[in-house]
Amino acid sequence: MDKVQFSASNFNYNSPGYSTDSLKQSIVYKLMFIVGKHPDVATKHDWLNATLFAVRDRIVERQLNSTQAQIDQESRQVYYLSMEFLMGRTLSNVLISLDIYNETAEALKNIGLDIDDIINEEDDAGLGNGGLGRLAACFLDSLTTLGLPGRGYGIRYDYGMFTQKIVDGKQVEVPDNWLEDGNAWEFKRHNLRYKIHFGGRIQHEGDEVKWLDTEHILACAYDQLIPGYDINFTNTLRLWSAQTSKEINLGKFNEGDYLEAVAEKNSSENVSRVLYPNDSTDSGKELRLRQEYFLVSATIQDILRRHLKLHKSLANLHEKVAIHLNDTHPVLAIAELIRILVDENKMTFKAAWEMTKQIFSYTNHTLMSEALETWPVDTLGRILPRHLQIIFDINAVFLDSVKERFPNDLDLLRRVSIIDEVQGRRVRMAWLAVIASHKINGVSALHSELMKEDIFADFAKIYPERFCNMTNGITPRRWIALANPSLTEILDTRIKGNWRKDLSLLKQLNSIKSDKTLHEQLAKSKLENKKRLAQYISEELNIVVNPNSLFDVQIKRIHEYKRQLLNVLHVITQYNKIIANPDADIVPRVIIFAGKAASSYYVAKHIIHLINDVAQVINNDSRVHKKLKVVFIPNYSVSLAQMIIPAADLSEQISLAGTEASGTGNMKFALNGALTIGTLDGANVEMLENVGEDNIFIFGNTAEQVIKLRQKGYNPREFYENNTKLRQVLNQIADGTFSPNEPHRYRDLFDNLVNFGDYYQLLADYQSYVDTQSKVDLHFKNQDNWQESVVANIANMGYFSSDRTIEEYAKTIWKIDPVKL
Ligand code: 26V
Repeated sequence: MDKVQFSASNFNYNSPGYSTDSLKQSIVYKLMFIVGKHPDVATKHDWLNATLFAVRDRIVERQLNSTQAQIDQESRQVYYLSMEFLMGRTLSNVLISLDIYNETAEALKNIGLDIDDIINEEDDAGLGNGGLGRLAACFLDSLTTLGLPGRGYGIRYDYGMFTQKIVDGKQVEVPDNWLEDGNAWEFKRHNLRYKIHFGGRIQHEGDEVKWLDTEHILACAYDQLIPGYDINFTNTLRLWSAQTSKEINLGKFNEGDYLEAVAEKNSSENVSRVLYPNDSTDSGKELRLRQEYFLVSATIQDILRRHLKLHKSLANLHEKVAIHLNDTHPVLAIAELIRILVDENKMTFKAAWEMTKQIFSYTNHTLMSEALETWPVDTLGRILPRHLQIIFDINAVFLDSVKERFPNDLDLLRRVSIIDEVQGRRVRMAWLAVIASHKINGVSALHSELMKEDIFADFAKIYPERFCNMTNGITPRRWIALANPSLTEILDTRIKGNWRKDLSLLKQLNSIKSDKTLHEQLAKSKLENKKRLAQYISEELNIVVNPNSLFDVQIKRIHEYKRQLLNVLHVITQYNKIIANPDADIVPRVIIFAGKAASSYYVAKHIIHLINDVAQVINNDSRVHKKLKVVFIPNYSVSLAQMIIPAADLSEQISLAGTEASGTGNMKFALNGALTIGTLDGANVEMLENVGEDNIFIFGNTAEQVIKLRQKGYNPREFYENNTKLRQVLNQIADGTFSPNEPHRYRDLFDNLVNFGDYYQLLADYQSYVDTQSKVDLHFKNQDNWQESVVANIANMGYFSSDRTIEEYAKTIWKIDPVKL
């Protein structure tokens, strides 16, 4: 029988419309017939789900057409493998993409609902730690908006990044049960399941290798549609959820031991239970390794199934498939691909290896050596014996080639071997990624250079052509259009062309940078955003802040290298200054912090406690009442960032030079008209080049100076002894000024800085930082100058659109072209 061709024309379905009326009809329909609630009794969350279902309907057809176009055109695709996708909220973003925000608002209003209420009802999808995961989310948005064929692959964690509560000034972690009320946006693909094997043993049979006696679980696919902005094109984010293969252990069940039977089911499903907070040093956990393999095995199987369905042969796999590794977390994909090609498809190792090297590329996101993944050979051999063997085979081929090229350098062999024999036989995952990838990139110009000088110096000699830079970017759709409606309105009236799709158009503002009306409009928009944040702070934290103060903001993961503590040193300096000179003409500041500390990271948690203690003292001291406020906003998330960033005047990007790979928050702030105070670190360097030195506040040692200082023997105590103001501040921390009930509470932080080497060189940069903060005040006092700098920032940040970044990846690494629609 001939297959029936279904299309809107010969198959009778009605494409859902985009008018207010049509949306309203759909929402009510979905509420009744999908959610199963009567409008009279529906909760806000029911309405949210109904709205999500209704909106999702409006992109399904695009999805089907996009997929068909890719099949017809046999497009080469990129598969972006990432353990983290920090998507944030979906509904609001989709409404912007489809350009039906106003219609939906109107539809909801007709039903008697407020769109903001419904949007805010959605839980953030917080399946990421920070920058790396959010970058992946911005990339999906750009990839799709550019019409490029690709797919994100990740894990559908039951619990995302923990919810942070602050209790008595201290961080408390609470599970983030984001799926509690369902996830209306996703499609569960009931028939897409793969077996994931663990453990077992290897058996050689002639030339063949068998992996036997394994245990296995199932990976089940959940798809989220990613709509492009202003384009009839979508991509998919496919997330894997673990399911036990035997529903429950029937034997045990029959014996009446129901609990044990279910417990076994639960333990195998643990693989996708929870996101690891990976900014901590507690790496090397076995469950984490299982998670990583779970992701890559399901993904590689899925990619190959799809390829075979389309092309019937694996011979052209490298022509149709590009696989990108977002950091080393999914690096086992390399061994998994080779395993399947060799063991299951009878390809020779040599052929499989040659193909693999053309398929993979890898992004490095940090130079911190503690953060580079390694696994003990024993652990890997126990959980994935066949993969360990393949890694050994890769290593042997690689080391042979190095030996041939550099015959007299035996130490080189030891250094570049995937197996680190010195640190107790461990597998160096980053080495594997470099050896198997045709391109390796850093995430800012500085980082990419340091990568070649530092962690990958040997490899940069062996494979110079592989290393490149792809400076990070952010999506203007979420980070301006969604987060900052009043700025959006200004840009829409001032810019010719759609800046949402071509952010370089913002350059047009340069010709009107002194326009007083523009300045007034920007100031008004900023004030509006600051008022909104002030209201949130007052409602949530009971702290009253004056929106006319300078909003000085540092929001990011709490980490010593990011130096929130340096910011605290400045806060206390400012506090002392106001008390010492009560009548001085001081720019009032509200200093805002937000960020999570990994649960096992003691120092980071202690810093949060200190910030809250300092805030407690300062906010209750009437002497500084109108001039200084300190606020720690709990539970930093994508949605909070969307509210806080547009309200900032000053953006703190003060990591020790050479430690922050890129930063992406820095870009979001500048695009929203905040000025940056920052070190020459990560992408700050390129921001300086773009906005010009008059419009950014750079301070502190350069990466080069940092290294020199360390080499010559940095003695922080000298700074402590020679700088009266600094000494006063540090003594206050040590003597309990901010923790009167427990005077020694912060003695350890003091010691870290003064007596134990101050690894991140806060004291070395302190004076330069404080002086530069004074320049900020001076600049802020002259609002004309300040607004001119604001314009310069917005106008010249177009380069940092993730559209530009993705275009570069597509051209130089992935070699993919837009799908013709
Ligand atoms: C992990 C760890 C774990 C051990 C302790 C030290 C440490 C430090 C950092 C990390 C995070 C590693 C990966 C990561 O999230 N990198 C971030 O990637 C962003 C996107 O490229 C980039 O903007 C950030 O600068 C970079 O920190």
